[in-house]
Amino acid sequence: AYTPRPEDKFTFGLWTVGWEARDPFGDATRAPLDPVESVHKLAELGAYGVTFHDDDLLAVEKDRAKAIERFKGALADTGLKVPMATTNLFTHPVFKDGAFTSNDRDIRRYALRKVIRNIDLAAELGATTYVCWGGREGAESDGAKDVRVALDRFKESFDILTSYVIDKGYDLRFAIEPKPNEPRGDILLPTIGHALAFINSLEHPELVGLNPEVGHEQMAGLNFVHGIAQALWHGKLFHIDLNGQHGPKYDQDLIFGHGDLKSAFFLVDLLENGGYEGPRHFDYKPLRTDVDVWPSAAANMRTYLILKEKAAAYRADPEVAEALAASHAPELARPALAEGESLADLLSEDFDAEAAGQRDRAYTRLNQLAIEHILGVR
Ligand code: GLT
Ligand code: MN
Ligand code: MN
Ligand code: MN
Repeated sequence: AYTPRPEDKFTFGLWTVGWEARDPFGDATRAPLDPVESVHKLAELGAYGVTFHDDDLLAVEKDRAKAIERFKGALADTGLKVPMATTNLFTHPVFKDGAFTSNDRDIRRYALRKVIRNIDLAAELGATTYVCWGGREGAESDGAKDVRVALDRFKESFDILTSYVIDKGYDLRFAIEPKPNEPRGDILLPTIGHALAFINSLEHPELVGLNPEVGHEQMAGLNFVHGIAQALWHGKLFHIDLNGQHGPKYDQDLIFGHGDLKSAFFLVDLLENGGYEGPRHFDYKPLRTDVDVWPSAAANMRTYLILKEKAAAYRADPEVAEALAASHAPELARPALAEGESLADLLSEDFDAEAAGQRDRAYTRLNQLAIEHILGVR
């Protein structure tokens, strides 16, 4: 039951299993992985697809044309899909002060060319989502940049890119990935909420949505499940980065479920029942202490499938239904003004606030039931 199949739509970034485990304090502990090997290995493990940055394809073969040829060959051999692609606008020193929001116009123009070149490849490979993580768009000093002008340039970039995709007739939408900090002291569009507001000011808002990452919202102390629910409510959950994080500290990129497990449980419940149809994309880092990265890749998928089963059992549990009813949960779906009712009806209504203030909610029971389902004792 916990064996992943392509129907489960699990996908991985080449940069996840391919992470050589270089960190700010230490050298790589693993050799570069050949993308061809990653594709074969992920397919064997039951994944549906693979995603990549332009530069990830060059991990071992430095000639771009040859690297693409080899990658396409591996996709054809395995049947693995490419639902999403993205651009590396953060590793090279040229992007140290940002890409779309670098002060230097020529750097911004170079960044746009780099993105457009990979968009062409993404479209050719059948990707329908193009992720934009602006890790270097930001500052360490509030005096360094006029954020309002930086947002003008950020908007300009999305307007150029969406127009390009429309002109080309590509079936491709953009997904902004928010992050509060790291590598910049403060990153622009730091949370789901900031990004949602920004999208409304774009020329083609319908082509731009979100790729929220579990750990990034949790780094900001925010509730990821609530953030995803709001993104779904706006019709903006285009893609998702699943991983694990222990609260506000450096970006841990743990295996899915290896951080806040209860949040992961309710997240799976929401994704499975909230109308999200996209890939279940893992953006994690195998521990720096691991030599073999494949058990960790498998662990992401297995944990998701276990939580999916547990969430279904939680939903089907009559005691959960009872606790929800005792909490008046179904009543939340009833509008304050029903069909035929007027504001006058509402304004003239008698109400005993003292009595209503004494009404109970069964939230403690509900929470304990969730814990017991997660712990496997129900
Ligand atoms: C980078 C970042 C991730 C983003 C990737 C997409 S790259 O590893 O930490 O969160 O999703 O650019
Ligand atoms: Mn991360
Ligand atoms: Mn990351
Ligand atoms: Mn990510």
